[in-house]
Amino acid sequence: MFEKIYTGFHAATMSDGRYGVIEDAALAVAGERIEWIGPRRELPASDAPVVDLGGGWITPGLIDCHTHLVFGGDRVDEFEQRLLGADYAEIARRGGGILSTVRATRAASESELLGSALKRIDGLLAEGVTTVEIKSGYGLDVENELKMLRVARELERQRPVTIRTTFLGAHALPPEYKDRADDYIGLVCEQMLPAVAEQGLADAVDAFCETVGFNTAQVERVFRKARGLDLPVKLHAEQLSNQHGTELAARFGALSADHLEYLDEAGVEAMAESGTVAVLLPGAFYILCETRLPPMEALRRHGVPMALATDLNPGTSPVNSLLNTLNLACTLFRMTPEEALTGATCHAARALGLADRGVLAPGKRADFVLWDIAQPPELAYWLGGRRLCRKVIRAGEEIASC
Ligand code: DI6
Ligand code: FE
Repeated sequence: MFEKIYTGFHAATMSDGRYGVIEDAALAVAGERIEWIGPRRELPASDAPVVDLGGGWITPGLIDCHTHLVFGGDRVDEFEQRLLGADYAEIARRGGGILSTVRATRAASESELLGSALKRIDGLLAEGVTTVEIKSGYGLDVENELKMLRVARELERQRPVTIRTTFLGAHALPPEYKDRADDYIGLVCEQMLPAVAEQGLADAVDAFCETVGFNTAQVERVFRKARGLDLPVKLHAEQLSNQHGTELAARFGALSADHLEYLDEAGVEAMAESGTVAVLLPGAFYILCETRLPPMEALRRHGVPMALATDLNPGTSPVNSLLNTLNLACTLFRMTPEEALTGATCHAARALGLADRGVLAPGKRADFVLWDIAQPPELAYWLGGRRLCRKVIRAGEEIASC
């Protein structure tokens, strides 16, 4: 039984990794779900009220599947220092970088963190994002990691958005554990992870596998514990060097491996075999002025699904726009606009383990966006300054007219 019917638009359904265009489409909703979508002339007869959207295109609600959007302070100074010649790893070794955000995040109250995170999430919502993943990783002790995750969960209560939280305790070594990385991993596994799981604060577990982060043996300990607690894993892998973290992630059936600039063919093959999604983060590549591209051709050849996300964080990606990220993915990583849009819908959903969204099809959540565009690639074409999002419908309810 249809409850409401929408007409007056073209649809890019994003099914099967393609635009999946339906011109002059109709979409019928029942409750939170899509009941029917297809060409308007084929719409089954129904008494349900009809809403004419008045032109434009609809797509699934956008999904930002990798962010660090809860944090204290900012890193404007570091941005300047890097442009004066310092590099990211060197700043990190001097106690800046992630650790300066750790100091600011520990010092911030829960309501201060919430206030700054709301501004950032509002920036995403205004451009048609309906699902956002948020990582911890700037607390690095039990109390502050839990605090970050509580703030992330609170965002879902205060805004019309689905939040997926990821525990990233193994992000950096806190100063009180200097030169004792294995002991810190002990704390992550024995205290943080059990507390996070018990309080239901995380939907997944992540780690930073890098020379300035943790090695594969340490990540493996975290993954073992996470899987033992029934939490899926994902990994920041091969961002600045090839540590072969991706193969480890694949062995643990990771939902995604993220960044991947230094990924090699063996890593790509491992991902293809385990069905792990490649989450590409062109914002960080851009801000760090990197030159090494992820192995796009190998990822395509092996059919690894490529998702896209902002990596919104104060250090390497102060990128508060998923639409601009589509453009960066096209210009910097040579993704096609179709691949980019698939990456921020269909494949992003998979990177979060969410089978109920990311495409417009019967049975999926009725999360969709009406865009003021003449054709789908336009979403990746403009860089800033345009209000493309006209309306957002989430779980069958209109939540915004932009
Ligand atoms: N890689 C990233 O891009 C973020 N974390 C990570 O492991 C950066 C976090 C930061 O610099 O604050
Ligand atoms: Fe990240």
